[in-house]
Amino acid sequence: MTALLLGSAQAKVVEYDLTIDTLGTTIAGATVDSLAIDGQIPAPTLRATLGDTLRVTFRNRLKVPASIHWHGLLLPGDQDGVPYLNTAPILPEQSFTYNFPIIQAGTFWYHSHTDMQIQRGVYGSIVLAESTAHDAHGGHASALQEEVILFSDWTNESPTRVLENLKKDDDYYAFKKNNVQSWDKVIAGGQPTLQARFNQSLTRMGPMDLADVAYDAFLANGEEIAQIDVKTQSASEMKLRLINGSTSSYFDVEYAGGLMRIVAADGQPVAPINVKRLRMATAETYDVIVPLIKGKAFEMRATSFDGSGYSSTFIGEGERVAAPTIPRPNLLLQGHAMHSAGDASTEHSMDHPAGHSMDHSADHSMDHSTDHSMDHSTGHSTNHAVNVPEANSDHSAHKMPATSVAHSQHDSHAPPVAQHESAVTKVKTIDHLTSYESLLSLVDTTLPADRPTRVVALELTGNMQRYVWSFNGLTQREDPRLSVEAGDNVRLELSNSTMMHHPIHLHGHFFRVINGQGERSPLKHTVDVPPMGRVVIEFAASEDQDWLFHCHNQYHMKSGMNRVISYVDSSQLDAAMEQAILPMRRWYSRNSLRAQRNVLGIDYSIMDERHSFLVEADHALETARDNFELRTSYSYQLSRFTAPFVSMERRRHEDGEQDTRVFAGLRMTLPLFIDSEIGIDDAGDARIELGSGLQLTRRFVLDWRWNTDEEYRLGVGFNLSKRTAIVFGKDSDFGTGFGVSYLF
Ligand SMILES: [Cu+2]
Repeated sequence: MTALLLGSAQAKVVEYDLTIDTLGTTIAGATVDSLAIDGQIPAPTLRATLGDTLRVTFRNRLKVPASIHWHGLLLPGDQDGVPYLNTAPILPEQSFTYNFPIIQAGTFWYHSHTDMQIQRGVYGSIVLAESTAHDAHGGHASALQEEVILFSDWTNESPTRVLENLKKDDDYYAFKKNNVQSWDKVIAGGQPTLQARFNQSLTRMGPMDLADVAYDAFLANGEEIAQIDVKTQSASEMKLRLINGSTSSYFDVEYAGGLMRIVAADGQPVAPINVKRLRMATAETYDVIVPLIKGKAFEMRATSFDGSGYSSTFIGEGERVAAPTIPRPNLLLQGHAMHSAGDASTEHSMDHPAGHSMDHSADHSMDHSTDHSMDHSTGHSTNHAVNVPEANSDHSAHKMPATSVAHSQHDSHAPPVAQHESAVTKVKTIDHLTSYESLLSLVDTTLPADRPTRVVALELTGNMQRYVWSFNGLTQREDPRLSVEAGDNVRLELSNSTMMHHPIHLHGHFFRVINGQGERSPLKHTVDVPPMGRVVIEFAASEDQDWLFHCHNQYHMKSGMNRVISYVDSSQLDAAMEQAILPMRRWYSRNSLRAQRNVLGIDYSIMDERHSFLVEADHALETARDNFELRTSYSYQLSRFTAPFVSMERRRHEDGEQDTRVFAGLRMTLPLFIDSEIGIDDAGDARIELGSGLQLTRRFVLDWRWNTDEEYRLGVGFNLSKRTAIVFGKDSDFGTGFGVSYLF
């Protein structure tokens, strides 16, 4: 890396020259070919000052194209770095120089926008200083020491392989994480967990997990255990610029040395809030000020919010003080809280230690935590997401003026807090900040009043069975564009009808999060929309051409949750471009092999978002039988639970007689997750088939299938790994036997 400063002290050109190349990286006991900028993960921190021009050259030494996107920066469209849409991809052995003025200050980051390169290490932080008095180049002797902590997630598996696995089974990594939500746990949890499971099954929402991927490590500044030294031993505070640069992880961040004082969110200054624990969605940034004590090294711990691991950063030298361990959330109660109390707090049940929440009776999930203050004031506990004035117009709190009088009740809840800054008269304290109600911009963020408002309802949708994610039920391939008109105020009403969190990001604009703070609603570039939650954002359509809008969970984005916001009069988006910006991979396969003493079976399927081709072949191995059955089918996923199909079945019976039947009908997922198939064959005969799989324990699985032709199959599997199982099967046509099965 070379950083050159050109020009006068007032308006400099800040120049960097960076190289993207492969790097052998050893993390969590394995060495893999990662992707690094200037040989480091994360990439070098880029620093500039408001008013500067940033000029960054990237040289691509990879054998594949690369790109860099400037996350949260306001810049000309052709500098945004989304390959094919905004900026040409940086081809192998070529370079590209980004060149744009810095018109904002704050904490941001940059990362590849090509394939899954971000998961392999192509990310770094950007620190933009307000003025040279707080010069970002280390010349801030008079101010607080400032450091960046960039959090990320790490897998030693290839990220494309991770996505392939998720397409085989959305639950693929639950086994590795020991998060399998099996029936033994449901039963052990008693009435509340049984009730929750029953509700999930009836509504066909399915058991939820908080994260899809089992990571091998979580990193802070590229390390599992990082260290930040205090430069001035007498310093009592330090400013930390926290960045969630993960591929698909949310973190709960907690500091061992006391409360963290939030002073900025997504690079925008906010009224200070003291927090004990801070939830950071993927791609968000927060600036916090933390206390220091000479002779102590306090841990800043970022725990993946599914409880599967954490990174540590020790701040200071001396006796190490660990941050508390955050217990794993009780996933079995998550859906329960949601269904029994409307949209009530998923986050909330996470505040309880998992061991405790097992004992909680149903009404416990209605408990109020300090971070749901907006709800308290009205006596409602309906929405842990951002409160939406229109949707909740009966809530008196929303009619209050912007200056957050509604938050006075924080003080009565607040534990005693040592105020670190007397200048701030009253800094409210929140135990666990998981939503945005308390964020208060320092400036009026109201959109221009003289413009028309365009309201767009966007449902965040998904099909977990196929691992497909979408907006309004349509993937990027099916509906690539969301048109806006320059000069409008655009109001996006995001409602999440999935059981996962989605960190939604808009390129090239800041949006207001309508959080009940009126004129001082905060500006953000990324917003968490919680499971079954609703968030309203709005922005002035003041740019031109085309900007990406997507879920920043890279696995969700690559599975369809992606759109181009295109300005109708200036959009450059044509059919070829729509094609070029699609994820490279469209078709995924899900196959299994079953070798039992009595039968050899192979299922082979290939599918995209809608289409499925399935071949199932079974061959009897017992000499007394010579049965052979071949089923080929095609189905089209019409909606989440409905798929019309056609199929052909060829059988050879014990007596050597053969027959072929052609079916047409409907496959449906019924409540309680029973798969059904209703078909009529070419002779006009109807057949109904039912089946399902039950996860009895982490390792034991029960499968059954039955149809109105009196055929059945019953299987018990014992999973040695996610892919391999010992099986026992009983089949009306093929007999009984032990064997092994393999998912591939
Ligand atoms: Cu998502």
